[in-house]
Amino acid sequence: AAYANTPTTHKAFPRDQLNIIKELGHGAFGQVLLAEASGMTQGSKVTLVAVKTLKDGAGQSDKADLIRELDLMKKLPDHCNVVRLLGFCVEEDPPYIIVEYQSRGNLKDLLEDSRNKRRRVYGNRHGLSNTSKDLMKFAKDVADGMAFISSQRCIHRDLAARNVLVAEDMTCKVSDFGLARDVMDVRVYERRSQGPLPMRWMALESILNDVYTTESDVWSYGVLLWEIVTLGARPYPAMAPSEMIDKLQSGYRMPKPQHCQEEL
Ligand code: ACK
Repeated sequence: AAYANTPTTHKAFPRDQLNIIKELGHGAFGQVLLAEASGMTQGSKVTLVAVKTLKDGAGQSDKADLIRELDLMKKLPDHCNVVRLLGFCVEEDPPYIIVEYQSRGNLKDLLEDSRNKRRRVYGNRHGLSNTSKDLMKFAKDVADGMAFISSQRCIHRDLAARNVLVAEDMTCKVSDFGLARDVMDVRVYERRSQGPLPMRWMALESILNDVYTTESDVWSYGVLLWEIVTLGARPYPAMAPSEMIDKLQSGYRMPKPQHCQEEL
């Protein structure tokens, strides 16, 4: 089996066994840190992990969002194409979500780097250039991860290459459940004033009616496929969001990229 049902209720982890090394990145209110965890796995002394937490100045609603994300991750059994929850520290602030560290970062940057490499033939961040076989493997990994997520009755709602992380062995893992909600909860959510919506990845019904379903995740997957084939181009290039929405409503869809095989 690609996954095993592991109990996720006993993953509280002692904060003092984490040694923060550096920041991997940050958003408006959250940040991701690289840390060494001691005693996380049996046998090995320290494990490199990523710690998702809040930045100074984050508010109560940001904290509630982070805890919601953790609660959702706790419900998901492990799958090799979904970033795995290793533990959490929530007994005091700031809350920590501890996940597997994916050494190659996000898929969008990795695709872009491989495009620059093709152009310039010399070094990129990862020293890799992707063949079409590699690209198909990325697409398959994300499809497997998303099929699993939907089988667990979860909706991701923010699937995009930037939210897929790549492991050392080049396996793609779906990440960032920041916007994810359980299907059993509300299907329709209030548009939040903070933060722009990921318009270019959103299904028409999500943009127009705030409707999010597994089917709208499939739409986002289609846009992600387009990102893979174009090596990380911005969807609907040269179109403003309002124009994109008008055109989508009259039936427009992005054309097949030049180098994309007919079947794909
Ligand atoms: O491309 P990156 O290095 O990959 O920059 C972003 C940044 O943090 C903000 O999200 C990185 N990141 C997030 N989660 C992880 C993780 N589990 N392993 C490694 N890097 C991560 C992400």
